[in-house]
Amino acid sequence: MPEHSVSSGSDFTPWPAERAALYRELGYWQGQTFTDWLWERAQRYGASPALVTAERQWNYRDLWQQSGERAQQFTGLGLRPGDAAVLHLPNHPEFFFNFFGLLLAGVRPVLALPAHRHHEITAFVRQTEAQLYIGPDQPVGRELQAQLGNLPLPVRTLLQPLDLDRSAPHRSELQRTDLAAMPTWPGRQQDPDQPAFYQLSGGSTGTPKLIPRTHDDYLYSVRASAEICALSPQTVYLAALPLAHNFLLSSPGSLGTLHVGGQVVIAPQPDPGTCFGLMERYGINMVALVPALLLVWLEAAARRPVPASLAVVQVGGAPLAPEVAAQVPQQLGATLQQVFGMAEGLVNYTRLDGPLPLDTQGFAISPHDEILIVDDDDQPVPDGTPGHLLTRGPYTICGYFRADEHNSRAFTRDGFYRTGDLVTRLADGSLRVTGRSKDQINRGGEKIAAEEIEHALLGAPGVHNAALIGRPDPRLGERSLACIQSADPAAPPSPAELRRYLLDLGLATYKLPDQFEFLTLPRTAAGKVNKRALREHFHARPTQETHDSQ
Ligand code: OOB
Repeated sequence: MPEHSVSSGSDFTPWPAERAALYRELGYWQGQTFTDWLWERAQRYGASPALVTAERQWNYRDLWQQSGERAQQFTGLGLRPGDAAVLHLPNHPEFFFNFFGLLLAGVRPVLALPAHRHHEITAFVRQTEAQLYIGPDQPVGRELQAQLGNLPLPVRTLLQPLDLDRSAPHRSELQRTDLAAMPTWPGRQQDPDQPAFYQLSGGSTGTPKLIPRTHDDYLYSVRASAEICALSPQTVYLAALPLAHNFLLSSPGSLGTLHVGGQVVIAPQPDPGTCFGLMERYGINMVALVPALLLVWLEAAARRPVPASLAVVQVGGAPLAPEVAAQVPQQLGATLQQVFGMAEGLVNYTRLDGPLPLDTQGFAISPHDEILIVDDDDQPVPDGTPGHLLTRGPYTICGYFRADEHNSRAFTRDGFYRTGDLVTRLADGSLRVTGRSKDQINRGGEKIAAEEIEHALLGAPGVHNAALIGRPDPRLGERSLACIQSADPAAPPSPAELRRYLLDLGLATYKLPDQFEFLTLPRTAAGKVNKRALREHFHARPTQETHDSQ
């Protein structure tokens, strides 16, 4: 397949001066770095539990201490403020120690998902010219270490042991940080209106896009989300989905919980067996799920009651069917909150004191989130009519990292981000997601950029052309179908060969097509592959061949 080209353009597109001044004046942007934010948390909530696992817990002081130790490690490795480091850790306290450690050292983490593999990680390293890869000292991390070591890239690798719960001494008990004096971490000197870290875009194009999020914009979304979701020091938040994802990090997520002095309980796996046990033990009162996981939890709850402590179940990341939404209060004994957000910024919440949100995805965080709903010609549509959602505001980026050409399409001239979502504004002013215009498959909340997989398939032996489309699936919402036009119709490659080919490229397994069909691809009048015709053709047809890539 084609190499990921090193993208070009500016690292960061700042907000126009006028809007930046307004956000400061309104107190949205407070000029605080993550280092100062974490320090404040440690001082304010010192001995309260911050992170909890089945084995142990760490208070706010421990969190500061552990993060500081990692920061020293990174600085010792020669990392400098402004460098990038790919952070690839699963749900484990080490995620936070390394994330904050990088921020304290002034290094910008690239928040890779645990499911990412060689293909994605290499692309992030290349794009950001990352100096460091931090992975788990487990087969996944060791394999990446070997792969990255073979590349002509100056990236170093650091594998963090994840058995600290059992074997390592409690380091912060050995040497306590003096909380009266704030060490001068490089992260303190950074400009709060510059990028703190990079989130990843689900995207629809070939190269994964990086999203620079600033201290100012992200901390605003964290504070405002914590308030909207009524978090308090009594909040016990279960992190079951990947910690690095924007939903789990800041909507209000673990950062929202840490902001107010609550506890983040880290589940290594999202299954009901693991999570219901943690809920019983720690009195968990809030959790964030994707619809596919909610279905699994609802089934489990029919057999094993959910502890009464559970008060709020957030569901987001993919469309939630109203029939499923309706079951939440009864089956899980909790208030349902729908969350419609994106790593690029904008996040919407249904209100906790409102009616049961069956078919609405709520209201934007900020009074200064500007929402435009437009037709194909960028003309506003009346309320109640579906249209393309465009947005700009105090925590929505103005451009992707080094992607000028893509930015000229993804943003309007006025700086509105084209979300690729189709929405309707309802009578109460809330938004309902009605569909999608971007060429992406949302497989149970995991986003697949069609073009990325099509490019990959074009390199496979025997493939003349390829198109990836989504098909409705009762559990995942959508599954992926690869439509293949083979070079020799009499001898097409087998699905097993194609899967093997993609796996060998090092693609995350959730991106492997669930099904393959072999046919002559229909064309539009302009000669492009007619995906609409493909979708219509396969929509009603039963599944031929299924492959569960999970
Ligand atoms: C979240 O972030 P991403 O960046 O993984 O994906 C964003 C996209 C949205 O543009 C939309 O297409 C889809 O995911 N989406 C939803 C949805 N929430 C996200 N589609 C329908 N209903 C919803 N409730 O997925 C994300 C980020 C922060 C908070 C929550 C989700």
